[in-house]
Amino acid sequence: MYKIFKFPKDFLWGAATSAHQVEGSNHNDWTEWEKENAARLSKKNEGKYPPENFISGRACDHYSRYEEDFDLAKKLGHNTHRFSIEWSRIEPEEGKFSELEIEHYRSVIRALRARGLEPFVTLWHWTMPTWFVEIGAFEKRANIEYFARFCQRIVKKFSGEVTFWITINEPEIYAGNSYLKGVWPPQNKNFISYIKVLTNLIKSHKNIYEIIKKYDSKAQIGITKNNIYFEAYQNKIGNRILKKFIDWWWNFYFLNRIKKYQDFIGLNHYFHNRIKNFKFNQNENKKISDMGWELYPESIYYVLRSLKRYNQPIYITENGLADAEDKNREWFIKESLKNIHKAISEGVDVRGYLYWSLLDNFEWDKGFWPRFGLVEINYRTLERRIRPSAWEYKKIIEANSIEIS
Ligand code: IFM
Repeated sequence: MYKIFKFPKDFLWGAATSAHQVEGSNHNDWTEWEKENAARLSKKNEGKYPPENFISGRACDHYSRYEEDFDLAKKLGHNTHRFSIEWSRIEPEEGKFSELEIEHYRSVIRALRARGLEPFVTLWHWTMPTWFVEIGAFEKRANIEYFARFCQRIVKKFSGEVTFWITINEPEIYAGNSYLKGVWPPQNKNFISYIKVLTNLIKSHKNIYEIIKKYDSKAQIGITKNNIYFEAYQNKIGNRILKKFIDWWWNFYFLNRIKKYQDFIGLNHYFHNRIKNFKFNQNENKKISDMGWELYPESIYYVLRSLKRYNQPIYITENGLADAEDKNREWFIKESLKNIHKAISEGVDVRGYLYWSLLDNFEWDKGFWPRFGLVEINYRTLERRIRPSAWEYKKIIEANSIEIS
């Protein structure tokens, strides 16, 4: 016996990438940091990965091969694709904008449209021009003007060609890793800076929302928010109190602050965090990814249900796993979709699913070894190879439904 779960008509199906992780040959704050930290990161991993693993370098060379990559997405049945525009290419020096690079991204957008792929354009996926970092990046309130100016330029050029804009990717992950844990550039472990950065990103988002609407009132604007399913083990009171607090801070604070300034919620979902005996991360970890992250597809259902309060359309703008041998990906996608469907049938307005990622890519301070792609990259030859799970995903897309036995 098996059941068929149908997805809504016009559901968007696809995958996501970000500029720094796939394009190659960038020059931004991360490329500088990678040069300074590759040897240290290799040593920290006891030499398991050589220093080159931690240098983004030519990455997948997606910058030159985007057409080939979009051909693959089309072949795999996708009808949408999310990518980001690299600010450091557009404005390598303060106030000097490269028309050539703007035209490059216009070609990217048109290449997507020509293949029937609806573009989701992220304006900022964490990397910054080095001059912006030198003047204090998002730690300084006055600096948000620079980011707004860059966004304005892009939006003015592409209004009418893009419907879905994502202003900021996962603000809490960026602020947390860079300013709370201090493990990402600029490695400034400072609580006050952490709060300032988050506050300035909220302000930035609101600003850009208004700028985009000025150029295109029909544009659909959101952020991508990394929400976690915090589970209060056995519903015990102590665990529930902790859950309430952390839910408020991690999952809802940013969204509450921008709720009048968004047309959809972009959900990036990866984590379940069980709170037991007043302690976080008490997960069972029955199945884990190559990165040691628990594979718990039920969690997306709870996260989606909790977003119903905003009464806005939701696009799952990232969900995926590092799985070099492709042994869990098909199962994970199917189980996640089953849970997404459950949320939809309970009235949650989910309108699309974008797997992370289309291609294997550069996973920040972990480098190249984690393999998230539907398409495998041979980093020596840059050859692309479609993984078996990507074909299974295609079957789901074509049927706009999943069969579960
Ligand atoms: O690779 C990242 C991406 O840049 C942002 N969301 C999570 C992904 C996997 O860690």
